[in-house]
Amino acid sequence: SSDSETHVFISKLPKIPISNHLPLHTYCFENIAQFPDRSCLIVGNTGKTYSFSETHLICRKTAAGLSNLGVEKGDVIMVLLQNCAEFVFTFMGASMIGAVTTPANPFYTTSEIFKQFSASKAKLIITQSQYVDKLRDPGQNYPKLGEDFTVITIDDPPENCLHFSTLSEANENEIPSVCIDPNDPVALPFSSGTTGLPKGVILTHKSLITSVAQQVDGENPNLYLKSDDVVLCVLPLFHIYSLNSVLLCSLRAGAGVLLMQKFEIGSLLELIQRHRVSVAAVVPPLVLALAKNPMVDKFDLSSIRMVLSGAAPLGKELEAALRNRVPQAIFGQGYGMTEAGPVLSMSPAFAKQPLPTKSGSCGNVVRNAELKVVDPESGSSLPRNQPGEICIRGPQIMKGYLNDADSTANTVDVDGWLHTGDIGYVDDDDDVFIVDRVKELIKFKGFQVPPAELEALLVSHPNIADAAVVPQKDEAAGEVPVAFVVRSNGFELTEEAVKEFISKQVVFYKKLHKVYFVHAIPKSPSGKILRKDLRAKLAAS
Ligand code: AYL
Repeated sequence: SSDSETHVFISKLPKIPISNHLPLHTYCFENIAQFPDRSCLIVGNTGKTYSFSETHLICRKTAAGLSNLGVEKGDVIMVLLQNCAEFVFTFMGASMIGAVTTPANPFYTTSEIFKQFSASKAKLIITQSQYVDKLRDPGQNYPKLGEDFTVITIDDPPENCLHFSTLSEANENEIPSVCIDPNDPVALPFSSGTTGLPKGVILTHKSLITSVAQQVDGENPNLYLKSDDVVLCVLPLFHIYSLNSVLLCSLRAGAGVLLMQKFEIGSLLELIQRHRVSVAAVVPPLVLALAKNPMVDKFDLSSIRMVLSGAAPLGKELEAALRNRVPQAIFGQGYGMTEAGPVLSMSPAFAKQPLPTKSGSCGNVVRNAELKVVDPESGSSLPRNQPGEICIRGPQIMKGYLNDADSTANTVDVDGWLHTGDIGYVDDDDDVFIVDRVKELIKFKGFQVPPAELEALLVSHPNIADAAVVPQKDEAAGEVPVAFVVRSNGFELTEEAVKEFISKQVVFYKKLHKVYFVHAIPKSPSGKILRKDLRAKLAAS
Protein backbone atom coordinates (compact mmCIF):
# COMPACT_ATOMS: atom_id res chain seq x y z
CA SER A 1 0.00 0.00 0.00
CA SER A 2 1.22 3.50 -0.76
CA ASP A 3 2.24 5.92 1.97
CA SER A 4 -0.78 8.12 1.35
CA GLU A 5 -3.04 5.37 2.73
CA THR A 6 -1.05 5.00 5.92
CA HIS A 7 -2.95 5.93 9.06
CA VAL A 8 -0.32 7.12 11.50
CA PHE A 9 -1.20 7.92 15.11
CA ILE A 10 0.84 10.37 17.15
CA SER A 11 0.53 11.80 20.65
CA LYS A 12 -1.89 14.59 21.47
CA LEU A 13 0.94 16.13 23.51
CA PRO A 14 3.29 18.32 21.50
CA LYS A 15 6.69 17.02 20.40
CA ILE A 16 9.53 17.85 22.79
CA PRO A 17 13.24 18.38 22.37
CA ILE A 18 15.10 15.25 23.55
CA SER A 19 18.77 15.28 24.57
CA ASN A 20 19.47 11.91 23.05
CA HIS A 21 22.92 12.89 21.88
CA LEU A 22 24.13 12.47 25.49
CA PRO A 23 25.40 9.30 27.17
CA LEU A 24 22.64 7.72 29.29
CA HIS A 25 24.30 8.38 32.67
CA THR A 26 24.92 12.05 31.82
CA TYR A 27 21.27 12.42 30.86
CA CYS A 28 19.93 10.62 33.94
CA PHE A 29 22.08 12.61 36.37
CA GLU A 30 21.80 15.87 34.42
CA ASN A 31 19.58 17.64 36.95
CA ILE A 32 21.02 16.42 40.25
CA ALA A 33 22.59 19.75 41.16
CA GLN A 34 19.01 20.81 41.90
CA PHE A 35 18.47 18.05 44.48
CA PRO A 36 21.87 16.62 45.60
CA ASP A 37 20.75 15.76 49.13
CA ARG A 38 17.37 14.26 48.36
CA SER A 39 16.96 10.52 48.81
CA CYS A 40 17.64 8.79 45.53
CA LEU A 41 17.75 5.14 46.59
CA ILE A 42 15.98 3.77 49.65
CA VAL A 43 16.84 0.15 50.40
CA GLY A 44 13.63 -1.37 51.76
CA ASN A 45 14.93 -4.20 53.93
CA THR A 46 17.73 -2.21 55.63
CA GLY A 47 16.34 1.30 55.53
CA LYS A 48 19.66 2.58 54.16
CA THR A 49 19.30 5.57 51.88
CA TYR A 50 21.61 7.09 49.31
CA SER A 51 21.19 10.71 48.30
CA PHE A 52 21.48 11.71 44.65
CA SER A 53 25.03 12.97 45.12
CA GLU A 54 26.05 9.80 47.00
CA THR A 55 24.46 7.63 44.32
CA HIS A 56 26.24 9.54 41.59
CA LEU A 57 29.57 9.22 43.41
CA ILE A 58 29.24 5.47 43.99
CA CYS A 59 28.27 4.96 40.35
CA ARG A 60 31.47 6.78 39.35
CA LYS A 61 33.55 4.72 41.77
CA THR A 62 31.98 1.55 40.38
CA ALA A 63 32.83 2.73 36.86
CA ALA A 64 36.47 3.10 37.89
CA GLY A 65 36.36 -0.29 39.66
CA LEU A 66 34.99 -2.04 36.59
CA SER A 67 37.70 -0.42 34.49
CA ASN A 68 40.37 -1.55 36.98
CA LEU A 69 39.14 -5.12 36.49
CA GLY A 70 39.72 -4.79 32.77
CA VAL A 71 36.21 -3.96 31.60
CA GLU A 72 36.44 -1.77 28.52
CA LYS A 73 34.14 0.11 26.24
CA GLY A 74 31.82 -2.32 24.42
CA ASP A 75 32.37 -5.14 26.93
CA VAL A 76 29.32 -6.85 28.42
CA ILE A 77 28.79 -7.53 32.09
CA MET A 78 25.99 -9.63 33.52
CA VAL A 79 23.95 -8.41 36.47
CA LEU A 80 22.29 -11.35 38.23
CA LEU A 81 20.66 -9.55 41.14
CA GLN A 82 17.44 -9.02 42.97
CA ASN A 83 16.60 -5.34 43.39
CA CYS A 84 19.34 -3.59 45.35
CA ALA A 85 21.41 -0.40 45.25
CA GLU A 86 24.36 -2.29 43.72
CA PHE A 87 22.23 -3.01 40.66
CA VAL A 88 21.96 0.73 40.11
CA PHE A 89 25.67 1.41 40.80
CA THR A 90 26.67 -1.31 38.35
CA PHE A 91 24.30 -0.38 35.56
CA MET A 92 25.15 3.33 35.66
CA GLY A 93 28.84 2.65 36.36
CA ALA A 94 29.03 0.40 33.30
CA SER A 95 27.38 3.12 31.21
CA MET A 96 30.07 5.58 32.32
CA ILE A 97 32.83 3.50 30.77
CA GLY A 98 30.82 2.60 27.68
CA ALA A 99 30.20 -0.97 28.86
CA VAL A 100 26.94 -2.83 28.39
CA THR A 101 24.83 -4.48 31.08
CA THR A 102 22.92 -7.67 30.37
CA PRO A 103 20.42 -8.12 33.21
CA ALA A 104 19.34 -11.66 34.07
CA ASN A 105 16.91 -13.24 36.50
CA PRO A 106 18.78 -14.64 39.54
CA PHE A 107 16.15 -17.39 39.76
CA TYR A 108 17.24 -18.72 36.38
CA THR A 109 18.69 -22.21 36.28
CA THR A 110 22.34 -22.71 35.39
CA SER A 111 21.54 -23.44 31.75
CA GLU A 112 19.30 -20.39 31.39
CA ILE A 113 22.00 -18.17 32.89
CA PHE A 114 24.76 -19.53 30.70
CA LYS A 115 22.75 -19.37 27.48
CA GLN A 116 22.45 -15.63 28.06
CA PHE A 117 25.98 -15.31 29.41
CA SER A 118 27.50 -17.01 26.37
CA ALA A 119 25.27 -15.34 23.79
CA SER A 120 26.14 -11.92 25.21
CA LYS A 121 29.87 -12.78 25.53
CA ALA A 122 29.84 -11.40 29.05
CA LYS A 123 33.09 -11.41 31.04
CA LEU A 124 31.91 -10.77 34.53
CA ILE A 125 28.90 -11.56 36.71
CA ILE A 126 27.68 -9.43 39.60
CA THR A 127 25.44 -11.42 41.91
CA GLN A 128 24.59 -12.52 45.47
CA SER A 129 26.55 -15.30 47.19
CA GLN A 130 23.45 -17.52 47.33
CA TYR A 131 23.47 -17.80 43.52
CA VAL A 132 27.18 -18.57 43.08
CA ASP A 133 26.67 -22.35 43.29
CA LYS A 134 24.69 -22.15 40.05
CA LEU A 135 27.73 -20.56 38.40
CA ARG A 136 30.29 -23.14 39.51
CA ASP A 137 29.58 -26.03 37.17
CA PRO A 138 27.89 -24.87 34.01
CA GLY A 139 29.07 -28.04 32.23
CA GLN A 140 31.55 -28.67 29.44
CA ASN A 141 31.75 -26.17 26.59
CA TYR A 142 30.87 -23.47 29.05
CA PRO A 143 33.26 -20.95 30.59
CA LYS A 144 34.69 -21.59 34.06
CA LEU A 145 34.35 -19.38 37.11
CA GLY A 146 37.64 -17.77 38.09
CA GLU A 147 39.34 -18.86 34.84
CA ASP A 148 37.12 -17.53 32.10
CA PHE A 149 35.03 -15.06 34.02
CA THR A 150 35.02 -13.12 37.27
CA VAL A 151 32.24 -13.22 39.84
CA ILE A 152 31.58 -10.34 42.20
CA THR A 153 29.12 -10.66 45.07
CA ILE A 154 27.40 -7.84 46.90
CA ASP A 155 27.58 -9.85 50.16
CA ASP A 156 30.30 -12.10 51.65
CA PRO A 157 32.18 -13.49 48.64
CA PRO A 158 32.46 -17.30 48.41
CA GLU A 159 35.71 -18.90 47.22
CA ASN A 160 37.23 -17.37 44.07
CA CYS A 161 34.80 -14.46 44.09
CA LEU A 162 35.41 -10.77 44.74
CA HIS A 163 33.44 -8.44 46.97
CA PHE A 164 31.50 -5.53 45.49
CA SER A 165 33.67 -3.08 47.47
CA THR A 166 36.42 -3.87 44.92
CA LEU A 167 34.26 -1.82 42.59
CA SER A 168 32.48 0.65 44.81
CA GLU A 169 35.59 1.74 46.71
CA ALA A 170 37.70 2.45 43.64
CA ASN A 171 38.96 5.95 42.98
CA GLU A 172 36.45 7.86 40.92
CA ASN A 173 39.24 9.96 39.45
CA GLU A 174 40.48 6.87 37.61
CA ILE A 175 37.53 6.58 35.25
CA PRO A 176 39.04 6.30 31.78
CA SER A 177 37.77 8.90 29.36
CA VAL A 178 35.70 7.18 26.72
CA CYS A 179 33.89 8.59 23.76
CA ILE A 180 30.31 7.36 23.68
CA ASP A 181 28.27 7.49 20.49
CA PRO A 182 24.47 7.76 20.92
CA ASN A 183 24.14 4.55 18.91
CA ASP A 184 26.42 2.57 21.21
CA PRO A 185 24.67 -0.16 23.22
CA VAL A 186 24.18 0.31 26.96
CA ALA A 187 21.68 -2.41 27.91
CA LEU A 188 21.21 -5.92 26.59
CA PRO A 189 18.03 -7.42 27.99
CA PHE A 190 16.90 -10.74 26.49
CA SER A 191 13.53 -11.24 24.85
CA SER A 192 12.03 -13.81 22.54
CA GLY A 193 10.17 -11.13 20.60
CA THR A 194 7.49 -12.38 18.27
CA THR A 195 8.99 -15.83 17.65
CA GLY A 196 11.75 -18.26 18.63
CA LEU A 197 14.28 -18.31 21.45
CA PRO A 198 15.37 -15.44 23.72
CA LYS A 199 17.66 -13.02 21.92
CA GLY A 200 19.76 -10.09 23.09
CA VAL A 201 17.91 -6.81 22.51
CA ILE A 202 20.38 -4.02 21.79
CA LEU A 203 19.22 -0.86 23.54
CA THR A 204 21.46 2.12 22.91
CA HIS A 205 22.07 5.29 24.89
CA LYS A 206 19.85 7.03 22.37
CA SER A 207 17.00 4.53 22.63
CA LEU A 208 16.83 4.57 26.43
CA ILE A 209 17.18 8.36 26.71
CA THR A 210 14.45 8.81 24.11
CA SER A 211 12.14 6.43 25.93
CA VAL A 212 12.73 8.04 29.33
CA ALA A 213 12.28 11.53 27.85
CA GLN A 214 9.04 10.48 26.16
CA GLN A 215 7.77 9.67 29.63
CA VAL A 216 9.16 12.29 32.00
CA ASP A 217 10.55 15.22 29.99
CA GLY A 218 8.95 18.36 28.56
CA GLU A 219 6.79 21.08 30.07
CA ASN A 220 3.92 18.65 30.38
CA PRO A 221 5.49 15.24 31.07
CA ASN A 222 3.34 12.26 30.08
CA LEU A 223 4.40 10.49 33.30
CA TYR A 224 4.74 13.33 35.77
CA LEU A 225 7.23 12.36 38.49
CA LYS A 226 8.10 15.06 41.02
CA SER A 227 11.24 15.33 43.09
CA ASP A 228 9.21 14.72 46.26
CA ASP A 229 7.78 11.47 44.89
CA VAL A 230 8.76 8.09 46.28
CA VAL A 231 8.45 5.49 43.55
CA LEU A 232 7.92 1.85 44.44
CA CYS A 233 10.50 -0.47 42.88
CA VAL A 234 9.27 -3.97 43.71
CA LEU A 235 9.14 -5.21 40.13
CA PRO A 236 12.49 -6.71 39.18
CA LEU A 237 15.07 -4.33 37.72
CA PHE A 238 16.33 -7.11 35.46
CA HIS A 239 13.12 -6.58 33.49
CA ILE A 240 12.96 -3.51 31.26
CA TYR A 241 9.67 -2.23 32.73
CA SER A 242 11.19 -1.54 36.14
CA LEU A 243 14.62 -0.61 34.78
CA ASN A 244 13.19 2.03 32.47
CA SER A 245 9.89 3.34 33.84
CA VAL A 246 10.85 3.10 37.51
CA LEU A 247 14.61 3.51 37.87
CA LEU A 248 15.74 5.58 34.89
CA CYS A 249 12.65 7.80 34.90
CA SER A 250 13.01 8.47 38.64
CA LEU A 251 16.71 9.30 38.37
CA ARG A 252 15.99 11.75 35.59
CA ALA A 253 13.05 13.35 37.39
CA GLY A 254 14.72 13.43 40.80
CA ALA A 255 12.21 11.11 42.47
CA GLY A 256 13.26 8.68 45.20
CA VAL A 257 13.24 4.93 44.46
CA LEU A 258 12.17 2.49 47.16
CA LEU A 259 14.01 -0.75 46.37
CA MET A 260 12.34 -3.98 47.46
CA GLN A 261 14.30 -7.17 47.02
CA LYS A 262 11.25 -9.33 46.57
CA PHE A 263 7.50 -9.17 46.72
CA GLU A 264 5.97 -10.05 50.07
CA ILE A 265 2.61 -8.49 50.78
CA GLY A 266 3.16 -7.65 54.45
CA SER A 267 6.48 -5.91 54.03
CA LEU A 268 5.27 -4.23 50.86
CA LEU A 269 2.34 -2.63 52.68
CA GLU A 270 4.51 -1.74 55.63
CA LEU A 271 7.12 -0.05 53.41
CA ILE A 272 4.49 1.86 51.43
CA GLN A 273 3.15 3.24 54.69
CA ARG A 274 6.55 3.95 56.27
CA HIS A 275 8.14 5.65 53.26
CA ARG A 276 4.95 7.34 52.03
CA VAL A 277 5.20 5.77 48.58
CA SER A 278 3.43 8.06 46.11
CA VAL A 279 3.85 6.22 42.81
CA ALA A 280 3.35 2.47 42.49
CA ALA A 281 4.45 0.64 39.35
CA VAL A 282 2.70 -2.72 39.31
CA VAL A 283 1.76 -5.70 37.15
CA PRO A 284 -1.75 -7.22 37.08
CA PRO A 285 -0.92 -10.11 39.47
CA LEU A 286 0.25 -7.53 42.03
CA VAL A 287 -2.97 -5.61 41.52
CA LEU A 288 -4.81 -8.86 42.24
CA ALA A 289 -2.87 -9.38 45.47
CA LEU A 290 -3.50 -5.81 46.60
CA ALA A 291 -7.17 -5.94 45.62
CA LYS A 292 -7.88 -9.20 47.42
CA ASN A 293 -5.64 -9.34 50.48
CA PRO A 294 -7.43 -8.44 53.73
CA MET A 295 -4.19 -7.03 55.20
CA VAL A 296 -4.47 -4.04 52.87
CA ASP A 297 -7.10 -2.47 55.14
CA LYS A 298 -4.71 -2.43 58.09
CA PHE A 299 -2.25 -0.05 56.41
CA ASP A 300 -2.30 3.58 55.47
CA LEU A 301 -1.94 3.75 51.71
CA SER A 302 -3.16 7.33 51.42
CA SER A 303 0.24 8.50 50.12
CA ILE A 304 -0.25 6.71 46.80
CA ARG A 305 -1.23 9.21 44.12
CA MET A 306 -0.53 7.13 41.02
CA VAL A 307 -0.77 3.44 40.13
CA LEU A 308 0.86 2.43 36.83
CA SER A 309 0.17 -1.07 35.57
CA GLY A 310 2.00 -2.64 32.67
CA ALA A 311 3.58 -5.73 31.09
CA ALA A 312 0.29 -7.66 30.77
CA PRO A 313 -3.40 -6.87 30.24
CA LEU A 314 -5.22 -5.39 33.25
CA GLY A 315 -8.89 -6.36 33.42
CA LYS A 316 -11.45 -3.64 34.16
CA GLU A 317 -12.91 -5.55 37.14
CA LEU A 318 -9.50 -5.96 38.70
CA GLU A 319 -8.70 -2.30 38.21
CA ALA A 320 -12.04 -1.35 39.78
CA ALA A 321 -11.37 -3.64 42.76
CA LEU A 322 -8.07 -1.93 43.53
CA ARG A 323 -9.52 1.51 42.87
CA ASN A 324 -11.89 0.93 45.78
CA ARG A 325 -8.98 0.35 48.13
CA VAL A 326 -6.84 3.30 46.97
CA PRO A 327 -9.60 5.72 45.96
CA GLN A 328 -7.39 8.81 45.93
CA ALA A 329 -4.99 7.40 43.30
CA ILE A 330 -4.98 7.90 39.55
CA PHE A 331 -4.97 4.57 37.72
CA GLY A 332 -3.58 3.90 34.29
CA GLN A 333 -1.58 1.58 32.14
CA GLY A 334 1.62 1.66 30.20
CA TYR A 335 2.11 -0.62 27.24
CA GLY A 336 5.61 -1.70 26.43
CA MET A 337 7.77 -4.30 24.73
CA THR A 338 11.47 -4.80 25.41
CA GLU A 339 12.33 -4.30 21.72
CA ALA A 340 10.34 -1.04 21.58
CA GLY A 341 12.69 0.65 24.01
CA PRO A 342 10.26 -0.28 25.74
CA VAL A 343 7.28 2.11 26.06
CA LEU A 344 4.77 2.44 23.22
CA SER A 345 1.90 4.06 25.05
CA MET A 346 1.19 5.58 28.43
CA SER A 347 -1.93 6.79 30.17
CA PRO A 348 -2.39 10.56 29.68
CA ALA A 349 -3.98 10.60 33.15
CA PHE A 350 -0.41 10.58 34.53
CA ALA A 351 0.52 13.81 32.75
CA LYS A 352 1.26 17.07 34.55
CA GLN A 353 -1.85 18.41 32.85
CA PRO A 354 -3.80 15.16 32.91
CA LEU A 355 -6.24 14.09 30.26
CA PRO A 356 -8.98 11.56 30.81
CA THR A 357 -8.52 7.99 29.61
CA LYS A 358 -10.72 4.92 29.66
CA SER A 359 -10.45 1.97 31.97
CA GLY A 360 -8.94 -0.94 30.04
CA SER A 361 -6.98 1.35 27.74
CA CYS A 362 -3.18 1.45 27.59
CA GLY A 363 -3.20 5.22 27.13
CA ASN A 364 -1.93 7.14 24.13
CA VAL A 365 1.13 6.63 21.98
CA VAL A 366 4.16 8.37 23.48
CA ARG A 367 5.45 11.65 22.05
CA ASN A 368 8.07 11.88 19.28
CA ALA A 369 6.95 8.50 17.95
CA GLU A 370 4.54 7.08 15.38
CA LEU A 371 2.16 4.20 15.82
CA LYS A 372 0.17 2.36 13.19
CA VAL A 373 -2.14 -0.63 13.13
CA VAL A 374 -1.78 -3.07 10.24
CA ASP A 375 -3.84 -5.92 8.90
CA PRO A 376 -1.74 -8.97 9.87
CA GLU A 377 -2.62 -10.70 6.58
CA SER A 378 -2.28 -7.94 4.00
CA GLY A 379 0.03 -5.59 5.91
CA SER A 380 -2.11 -2.60 4.95
CA SER A 381 -2.61 0.13 7.51
CA LEU A 382 -5.97 0.31 9.29
CA PRO A 383 -7.99 3.33 10.43
CA ARG A 384 -9.32 3.97 13.96
CA ASN A 385 -11.34 1.35 15.81
CA GLN A 386 -10.13 -1.53 13.65
CA PRO A 387 -7.96 -4.11 15.41
CA GLY A 388 -4.71 -5.19 13.80
CA GLU A 389 -1.04 -5.61 14.57
CA ILE A 390 0.44 -2.64 16.40
CA CYS A 391 3.62 -1.18 14.91
CA ILE A 392 5.81 1.57 16.35
CA ARG A 393 8.51 3.80 14.89
CA GLY A 394 10.88 6.26 16.55
CA PRO A 395 14.41 6.77 17.92
CA GLN A 396 13.52 4.80 21.07
CA ILE A 397 13.23 1.36 19.47
CA MET A 398 16.02 -1.22 19.66
CA LYS A 399 19.01 -1.12 17.35
CA GLY A 400 18.35 -4.78 16.62
CA TYR A 401 18.83 -8.25 18.04
CA LEU A 402 22.38 -9.23 18.95
CA ASN A 403 24.04 -11.25 16.16
CA ASP A 404 20.69 -12.06 14.57
CA ALA A 405 20.09 -10.07 11.40
CA ASP A 406 17.23 -12.36 10.30
CA SER A 407 15.20 -11.92 13.47
CA THR A 408 15.90 -8.19 13.37
CA ALA A 409 14.68 -7.94 9.77
CA ASN A 410 11.57 -9.94 10.66
CA THR A 411 10.76 -7.53 13.49
CA VAL A 412 11.84 -4.09 12.23
CA ASP A 413 10.94 -3.55 8.57
CA VAL A 414 12.91 -1.50 6.03
CA ASP A 415 10.85 1.60 6.82
CA GLY A 416 11.80 1.39 10.50
CA TRP A 417 8.48 0.04 11.81
CA LEU A 418 8.76 -2.41 14.69
CA HIS A 419 6.07 -5.09 14.51
CA THR A 420 4.94 -5.97 18.02
CA GLY A 421 2.90 -9.13 17.47
CA ASP A 422 0.17 -7.52 19.58
CA ILE A 423 -3.34 -7.02 18.24
CA GLY A 424 -4.98 -3.76 19.20
CA TYR A 425 -6.70 -0.65 17.96
CA VAL A 426 -6.77 3.11 18.49
CA ASP A 427 -10.19 4.59 19.24
CA ASP A 428 -11.70 8.00 18.43
CA ASP A 429 -10.03 9.58 21.49
CA ASP A 430 -6.56 8.20 20.62
CA ASP A 431 -6.80 5.57 23.36
CA VAL A 432 -4.86 2.39 22.57
CA PHE A 433 -6.48 -0.95 23.41
CA ILE A 434 -4.68 -4.31 23.28
CA VAL A 435 -7.08 -7.15 22.55
CA ASP A 436 -4.96 -10.16 21.56
CA ARG A 437 -1.51 -11.40 20.66
CA VAL A 438 -0.50 -12.99 17.37
CA LYS A 439 3.05 -13.74 18.50
CA GLU A 440 4.05 -16.99 20.21
CA LEU A 441 4.94 -15.38 23.53
CA ILE A 442 3.21 -16.52 26.73
CA LYS A 443 3.12 -14.11 29.68
CA PHE A 444 3.08 -15.55 33.20
CA LYS A 445 2.57 -12.65 35.62
CA GLY A 446 4.20 -10.39 33.04
CA PHE A 447 7.26 -12.65 32.72
CA GLN A 448 8.15 -13.95 29.28
CA VAL A 449 7.71 -17.66 28.59
CA PRO A 450 8.97 -18.38 25.07
CA PRO A 451 7.17 -21.49 23.73
CA ALA A 452 10.05 -22.27 21.36
CA GLU A 453 12.38 -22.69 24.33
CA LEU A 454 10.10 -25.22 26.04
CA GLU A 455 9.42 -27.01 22.74
CA ALA A 456 13.18 -27.42 22.14
CA LEU A 457 13.57 -28.89 25.63
CA LEU A 458 10.60 -31.22 25.14
CA VAL A 459 11.80 -32.70 21.85
CA SER A 460 15.24 -33.27 23.41
CA HIS A 461 13.54 -35.95 25.55
CA PRO A 462 14.15 -39.39 23.99
CA ASN A 463 10.51 -40.44 24.36
CA ILE A 464 9.02 -37.31 22.82
CA ALA A 465 8.58 -37.16 19.05
CA ASP A 466 7.01 -33.72 18.76
CA ALA A 467 5.62 -30.97 20.99
CA ALA A 468 3.93 -27.59 21.03
CA VAL A 469 3.50 -25.15 23.90
CA VAL A 470 0.68 -22.58 24.08
CA PRO A 471 -0.84 -20.26 26.68
CA GLN A 472 -3.85 -21.19 28.76
CA LYS A 473 -5.81 -18.44 30.53
CA ASP A 474 -5.29 -18.34 34.27
CA GLU A 475 -6.91 -16.12 36.88
CA ALA A 476 -3.82 -15.50 39.02
CA ALA A 477 -1.02 -15.51 36.43
CA GLY A 478 -2.90 -14.24 33.36
CA GLU A 479 -1.53 -17.10 31.29
CA VAL A 480 0.27 -20.36 32.02
CA PRO A 481 2.19 -22.58 29.58
CA VAL A 482 0.65 -25.93 28.67
CA ALA A 483 2.08 -28.54 26.30
CA PHE A 484 0.74 -30.80 23.58
CA VAL A 485 3.07 -33.78 23.34
CA VAL A 486 3.42 -36.61 20.82
CA ARG A 487 5.06 -39.66 22.39
CA SER A 488 7.72 -41.53 20.41
CA ASN A 489 6.39 -44.80 19.02
CA GLY A 490 5.91 -47.47 21.63
CA PHE A 491 7.14 -45.42 24.59
CA GLU A 492 5.38 -44.86 27.87
CA LEU A 493 5.44 -41.35 29.26
CA THR A 494 3.32 -39.77 31.99
CA GLU A 495 2.23 -36.17 32.39
CA GLU A 496 4.16 -36.00 35.67
CA ALA A 497 7.36 -37.22 34.02
CA VAL A 498 7.11 -34.56 31.31
CA LYS A 499 6.41 -31.81 33.83
CA GLU A 500 9.35 -32.84 35.98
CA PHE A 501 11.68 -33.11 33.00
CA ILE A 502 10.94 -29.44 32.21
CA SER A 503 10.76 -28.08 35.73
CA LYS A 504 14.33 -29.22 36.46
CA GLN A 505 15.63 -27.12 33.60
CA VAL A 506 13.72 -23.85 33.85
CA VAL A 507 12.88 -20.95 36.14
CA PHE A 508 9.59 -21.37 38.07
CA TYR A 509 7.36 -19.35 35.73
CA LYS A 510 8.22 -21.48 32.68
CA LYS A 511 6.96 -24.70 34.31
CA LEU A 512 4.28 -26.61 32.40
CA HIS A 513 0.88 -26.54 34.07
CA LYS A 514 -0.67 -29.28 31.96
CA VAL A 515 0.42 -31.82 29.37
CA TYR A 516 -1.97 -33.14 26.74
CA PHE A 517 -0.87 -36.23 24.83
CA VAL A 518 -1.87 -36.12 21.17
CA HIS A 519 -1.14 -38.14 18.02
CA ALA A 520 0.12 -35.20 15.97
CA ILE A 521 0.82 -31.48 16.28
CA PRO A 522 -1.26 -29.49 13.78
CA LYS A 523 1.07 -27.73 11.33
CA SER A 524 0.85 -25.54 8.27
CA PRO A 525 2.18 -26.86 4.93
CA SER A 526 5.41 -24.98 5.65
CA GLY A 527 5.79 -26.78 8.99
CA LYS A 528 4.75 -23.98 11.33
CA ILE A 529 2.83 -25.05 14.43
CA LEU A 530 -0.82 -23.96 14.13
CA ARG A 531 -0.94 -22.40 17.58
CA LYS A 532 -4.31 -20.84 16.97
CA ASP A 533 -5.83 -24.32 16.51
CA LEU A 534 -4.28 -25.51 19.74
CA ARG A 535 -5.45 -22.43 21.63
CA ALA A 536 -8.95 -22.99 20.24
CA LYS A 537 -8.81 -26.61 21.36
CA LEU A 538 -7.95 -25.45 24.90
CA ALA A 539 -10.70 -22.84 24.96
CA ALA A 540 -13.22 -25.50 23.93
CA SER A 541 -12.14 -28.09 26.50
P1 AYL B 1 8.10 -7.59 27.43
N1 AYL B 1 -1.45 -4.58 28.23
C1 AYL B 1 -1.43 -5.73 27.54
N2 AYL B 1 -0.30 -6.37 27.19
C2 AYL B 1 0.87 -5.78 27.51
C3 AYL B 1 0.93 -4.56 28.21
C4 AYL B 1 -0.31 -3.95 28.59
N3 AYL B 1 -0.36 -2.82 29.29
N4 AYL B 1 2.23 -4.24 28.37
C5 AYL B 1 2.95 -5.22 27.79
N5 AYL B 1 2.14 -6.17 27.29
C6 AYL B 1 2.52 -7.42 26.64
O1 AYL B 1 9.02 -7.47 26.26
C7 AYL B 1 2.45 -7.28 25.11
O2 AYL B 1 2.10 -8.51 24.55
O3 AYL B 1 7.98 -6.10 27.94
C8 AYL B 1 3.87 -6.91 24.76
O4 AYL B 1 4.24 -7.13 23.42
O5 AYL B 1 8.46 -8.53 28.52
C9 AYL B 1 4.63 -7.79 25.71
O6 AYL B 1 3.88 -7.72 26.93
C10 AYL B 1 6.05 -7.31 25.91
O7 AYL B 1 6.66 -8.01 26.94
C11 AYL B 1 6.11 0.36 30.91
C12 AYL B 1 5.01 -0.45 30.81
C13 AYL B 1 7.47 -1.39 30.00
C14 AYL B 1 5.13 -1.73 30.32
C15 AYL B 1 6.36 -2.20 29.90
C16 AYL B 1 6.34 -3.55 29.41
C17 AYL B 1 7.59 -4.26 29.18
C18 AYL B 1 7.20 -5.71 28.91
C19 AYL B 1 7.36 -0.11 30.51
O8 AYL B 1 5.99 1.61 31.42
